[in-house]
Amino acid sequence: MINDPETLNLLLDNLSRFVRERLVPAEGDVAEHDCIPPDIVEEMRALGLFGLCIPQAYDGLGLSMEEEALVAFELGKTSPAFRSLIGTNNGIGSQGLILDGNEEQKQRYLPAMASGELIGAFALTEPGSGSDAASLRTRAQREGDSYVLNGTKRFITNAPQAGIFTVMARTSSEMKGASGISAFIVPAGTPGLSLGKIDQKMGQKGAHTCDVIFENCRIPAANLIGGVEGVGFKTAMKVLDKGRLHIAAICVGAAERMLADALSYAMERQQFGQPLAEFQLIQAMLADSQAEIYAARSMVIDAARKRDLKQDVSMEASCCKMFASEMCGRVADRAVQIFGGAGYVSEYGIERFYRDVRLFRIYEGTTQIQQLVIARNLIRRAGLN
Ligand code: COS
Repeated sequence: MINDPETLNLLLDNLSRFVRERLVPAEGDVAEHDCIPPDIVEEMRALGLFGLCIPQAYDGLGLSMEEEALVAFELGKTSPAFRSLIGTNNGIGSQGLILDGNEEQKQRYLPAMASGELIGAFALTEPGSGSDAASLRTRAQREGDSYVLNGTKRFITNAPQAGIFTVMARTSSEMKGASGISAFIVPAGTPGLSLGKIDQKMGQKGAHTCDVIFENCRIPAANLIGGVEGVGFKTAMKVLDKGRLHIAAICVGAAERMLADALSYAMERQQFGQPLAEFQLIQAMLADSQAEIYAARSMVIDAARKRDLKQDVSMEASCCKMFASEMCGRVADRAVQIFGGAGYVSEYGIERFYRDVRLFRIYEGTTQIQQLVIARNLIRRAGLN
């Protein structure tokens, strides 16, 4: 659903120029220093990128899912670290509040997130629970008007920069699994909340993750999202449905960028007296990549439109995340192959993308978890007929 074509086109034009002229030239620097320069962060704020998906009532741009996908196609064309910085505010770091928060909670946090003044992070994963998210062990014990949190969260994106965390924690020891889990807003700086050391990752330098540790961390009971216990796992799953579509769209953008780089290299580089692009074995790799990108792009737009129509897209989001992230991995591999020896050398940049995009097949649910979600939905839908 396109709400306002004129404003959207303006945003897409500005973003596309910003990506080309500001972000792409800074990629090497971000990777080398593991940091996004503050002036670029400021420009991202000015463009409204932190509030893309936050409703207009809370000072965001209120993009529909289809509009968000179009923006993500553009943003995907540069190092994923840039997307990662704004990604949590538009996705997993704010959506828990947007979907299930009460009005007071939304008023309190969303405008500051939309402006980028406040960074949000999503704390689900733990040392002992990754794919099996419902087995998480962080506890939130009710004591009068407070909850006291104890436990450790792992690989939390943007935790070092975050001002607030959406934290999934167990409020009931009797109820095992998903139904004993509740979602909370925990401000950074709350006594008892501390951070581990920043993880050294394979790629995506400039995007930071670390442990978030709760030791008798006391928060007001009013920070329980929506004021309802026991629905935190469902909140997390709904957040991830949207997050998975967003990541799929980013994969499309990243694959388009890698294909464009591989194509221009293949047209320039001469071997056996002609450009690489004249060789049919190279053409096959280019063609396969283009066809797969087109397929993923079409899937993402279709699922986004369905979500805008308020349909349940849990299965479609998993299809998109699985197909687009695996596709992106294949395109990365072919791009490195087309670059040949240069593909293995950092100054050409393609090896950095190869490492960066590897994460897409893992986070916000591995490919294997997407398979599980797709198959379960198929079976459930068949059973309903
Ligand atoms: N939307 C709303 N509710 C959902 C839902 C969704 N997309 N998916 C599941 N639920 C509900 C179920 O309906 C069920 O509710 P009831 O008990 O009322 O029926 C409840 O949540 C538990 O669901 P389920 O039984 O499917 O939970 P499981 O523990 O079997 O597994 C998976 C769910 C494996 C799909 C889930 O744990 C998952 O997505 N894991 C990956 C986590 C992940 O992506 N981590 C990435 C880190 S966060 S960046």
